[in-house]
Amino acid sequence: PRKMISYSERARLCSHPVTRKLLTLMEEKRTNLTVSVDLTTAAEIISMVDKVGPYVCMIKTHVDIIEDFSQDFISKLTDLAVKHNFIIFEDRKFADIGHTVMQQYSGGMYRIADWANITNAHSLPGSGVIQGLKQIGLPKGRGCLLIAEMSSSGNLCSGDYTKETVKIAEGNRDFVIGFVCQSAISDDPEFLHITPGVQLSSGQDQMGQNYVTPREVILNHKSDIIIVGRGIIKAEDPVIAAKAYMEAGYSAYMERMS
Ligand code: 5IU
Repeated sequence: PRKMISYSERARLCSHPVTRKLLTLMEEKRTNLTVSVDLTTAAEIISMVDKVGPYVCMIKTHVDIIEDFSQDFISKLTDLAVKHNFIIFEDRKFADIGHTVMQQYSGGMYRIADWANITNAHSLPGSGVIQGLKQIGLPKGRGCLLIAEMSSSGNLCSGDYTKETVKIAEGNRDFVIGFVCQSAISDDPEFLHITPGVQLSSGQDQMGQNYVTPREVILNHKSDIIIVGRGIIKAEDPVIAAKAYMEAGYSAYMERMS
């Protein structure tokens, strides 16, 4: 199990600039909440991000679901990241050979590497996927999360797959800053553990998504950061919901520290 050291102490141990910045602002803003803003127009996303920005350490995007993606959207999003002090995580889940993901990460219409502080990748293709992403991301100071476990029922990311994923991360510490996972899978304080599938009451959606509570994720599964989508963005009042998740996540962290 992971050592009980604070986010800010870990920030000092970390060499990657994105991890340092993220852990530092988490302690400053007293939040381990990432909101997954899975909305489909630029205006809706920008409005939601401006509302929940004060309560998050990170905003997670899926830019390929936006109907009217533009560079103007990106400049508004990056302005909000400065205004509210959060990290931008594009949940692209790269999963191809190195040569292909290099092009997908740097080019196309989204140019993800130009604005996303963090992106993520499946370990399925082997370390080549990281070699490719790294060529683009390292010079820009970006970080990558490897998907070691998933929240959906019947997913295949378990056992040896998860263990091999940790090994790929350990071999690429200059670029891989942690994992998307369901519980802590490494003792290394430099690796972040980030967990989706979170709502205030546990349960499932209609398509196999499984939910656990913020307290369960942070206190029992020893993860560092909760990712919440519909629990906040579909709430009657997203600001009230964001505050509730922030409070639940951070108080679980304080409890784990004590
Ligand atoms: N997401 C998961 N589970 C995973 C991974 C990513 O739910 O294992 I890797 C994404 C999908 C969605 C968000 O963008 O996290 C969760 O949204 P809801 O809180 O609305 O279920």
